Amino acid sequence: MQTKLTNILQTQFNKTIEDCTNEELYTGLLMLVKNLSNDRKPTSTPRKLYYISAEFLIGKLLSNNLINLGIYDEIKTLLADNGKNLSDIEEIELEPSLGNGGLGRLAACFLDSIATLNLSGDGVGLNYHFGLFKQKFENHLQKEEKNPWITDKSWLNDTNIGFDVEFNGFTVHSKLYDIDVLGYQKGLNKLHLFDIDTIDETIVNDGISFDQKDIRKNLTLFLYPDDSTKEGQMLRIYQQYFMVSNAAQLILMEEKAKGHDLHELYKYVCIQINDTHPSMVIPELINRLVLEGIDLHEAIDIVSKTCAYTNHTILAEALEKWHLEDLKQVVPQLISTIQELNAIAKSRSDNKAVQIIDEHNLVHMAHMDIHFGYSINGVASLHTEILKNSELKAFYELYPEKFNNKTNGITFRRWLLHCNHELSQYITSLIGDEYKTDATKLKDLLKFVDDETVLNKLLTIKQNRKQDLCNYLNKTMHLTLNPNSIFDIQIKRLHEYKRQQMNLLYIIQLLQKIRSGYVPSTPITFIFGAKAAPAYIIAKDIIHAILCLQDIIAKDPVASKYIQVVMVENYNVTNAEKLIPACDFSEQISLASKEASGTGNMKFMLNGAITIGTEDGANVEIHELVGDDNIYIFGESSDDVIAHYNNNDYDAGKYYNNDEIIKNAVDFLISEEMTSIGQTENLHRLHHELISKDWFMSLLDLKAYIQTKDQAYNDYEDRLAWAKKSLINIANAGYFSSDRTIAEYNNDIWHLDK
Ligand code: 4GP
Repeated sequence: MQTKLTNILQTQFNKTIEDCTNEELYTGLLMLVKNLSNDRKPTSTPRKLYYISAEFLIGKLLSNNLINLGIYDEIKTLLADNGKNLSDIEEIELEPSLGNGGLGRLAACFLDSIATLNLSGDGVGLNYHFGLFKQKFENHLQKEEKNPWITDKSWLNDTNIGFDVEFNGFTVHSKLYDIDVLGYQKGLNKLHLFDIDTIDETIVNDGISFDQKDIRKNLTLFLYPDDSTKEGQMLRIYQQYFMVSNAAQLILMEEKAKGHDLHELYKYVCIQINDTHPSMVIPELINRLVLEGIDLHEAIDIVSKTCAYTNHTILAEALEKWHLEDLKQVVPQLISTIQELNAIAKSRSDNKAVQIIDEHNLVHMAHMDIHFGYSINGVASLHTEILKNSELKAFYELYPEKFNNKTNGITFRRWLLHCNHELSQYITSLIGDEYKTDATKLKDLLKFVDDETVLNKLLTIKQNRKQDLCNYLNKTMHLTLNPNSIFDIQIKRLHEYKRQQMNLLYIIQLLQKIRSGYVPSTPITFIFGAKAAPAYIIAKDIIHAILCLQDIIAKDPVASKYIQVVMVENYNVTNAEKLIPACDFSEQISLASKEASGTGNMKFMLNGAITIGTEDGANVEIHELVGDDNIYIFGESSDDVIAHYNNNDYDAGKYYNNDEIIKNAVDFLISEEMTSIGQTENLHRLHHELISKDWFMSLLDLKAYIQTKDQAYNDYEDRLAWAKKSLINIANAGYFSSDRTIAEYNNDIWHLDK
């Protein structure tokens, strides 16, 4: 490797490793990885998967690629021998924000595992120039800015592939960029990102706003452009159609090149529709098969045997419904096909709950996926049960054989080997490195559950990661954290159902307790990381309240000795990689039934944090694996919560009025102390929301949360007992490897190697 790298640096810069700047070394390493990828054998299986997704939250790629090529340690040492630090070089890489949260990061983990299992499967998405947005805090408020990431030194490779995509009245010509997806030790696939070269980045003026009308200039500027206006909604339809039309054309081009008979497309191709954003691929592919001379009904049958759909949420707002008229304005060519699909669906069932086009002329994208796909899966076992028994019950009755569960997973390459090198090396020293390709082998760690040397070493490693995080936040955000405090971390998209507001209220009541004389045994640092959707008012109010509280506590001479609140700016994959290994307490406190799975919970567990959470999503499975003693579960069950919604009997006011602690904590939000540094309007709006509506029932479980968390902090004091819980969590995390998840998708849905 040394010769390869030095040759590149010599040719490019006429310099040795020692003389190169970090920028030059980054460029050299990027070229080295690209060269090595070219030498790798691409995957090849009889059937090929196309994973279509609006989001691929890939994170920085350099280290991950070095790991997957098996040269990470060698390169790190080589650089160190020449006075260079790989982590400093990594900082040159810009993180693309091509995703919003869970489903986008999941797609990225899946690509890693698909390649690692040597299965032929490419991702298909869009090349958003400014991603989601970059989050800034100003005056305790979230500000959104564009997040440019494309440079001449990015992982994107130009291709000469492009397609005409037809919209109502005009056509755009696409351009395809590819990113190589390297599996661990073997496997090479592609992430295909489509773009058009007429995009005009200069039309983005203030923050993230731009003229939403000129599609040729704005189509791929942002992921999820503001859809609070009609034009914004239309832009999303344009984006979605652009994505799927390119996908369909790419698939047919590749199939024809292989000489496959399109009448048997389903034998060679499988399309996974990731959430509803790519659903229009169904009518689009049907139309394109018809253009190839295939009869409409046969085309419908072929596509139905090719497409499979994954559902990631039961929240109604996320299950997209487009107005037929709006679709007609953008893609009139799909309308008659969608109407035909609707007619077929009606002929299969007269139940209104399963129709594609409803009485308001809304097209239910998920319904189209379920009728005209051969598989529908939820992402954790509780979630799938809820889909079958309540949210999609009518569909389950119609097509029981299509429903299946695929509990999510995470790639251990990024979320252990890369982000916690010391822990992964230590595990190797204890049980060998088979766990890197067969994660269930982590179970062998259970042999050491009473071994004090091992437990103490785990505590030391955790302490090292906490120190690393302190250094990182000091450098990047000028924050000073106490490495000897408990690190209690809640990082995820900001949404009322994820209930960051409960954590906020816990901290407030603790502050109030400290002010009346209580002294915590160990100081606690509460860390948050979350972006709120730009138009989600209450979510932004919650961020505002957290930022105000952060200030108030920092300025309180007594409380600041015991507690600190830190909200990390611009939460992304890069800082998640620093936060997760440093965590003691993993906050997973969604309203039971609402969190489809969660994947942060798995990353934390793998790095030895203990979960405090509700019996929701994959927490249920974590609970089953580690047992009652090694997780803190509280709150009402999903059945009870669903019953509250059905009976409409949840009354936030009752909880607020009948409990002093809750009332005092909630009222603190509009106290003089808060409003003097924050915005009165925002804080009052949040206060009002909590006591009058509280749609996601944050007060319902607050008392139980406070009690459970107090107990957990107590337990933390017995360090060896805590380390034992930590070890049991790590040992049982193997199930959550995305290699397992992908093997299940392949065995049950894709059959790529058959
Ligand atoms: C997320 C779910 O909220 C999360 O529970 C799940 O782990 C993740 O998908 C991956 O399956 N949903 C979204 C979304 O990100 O936009 O609906």
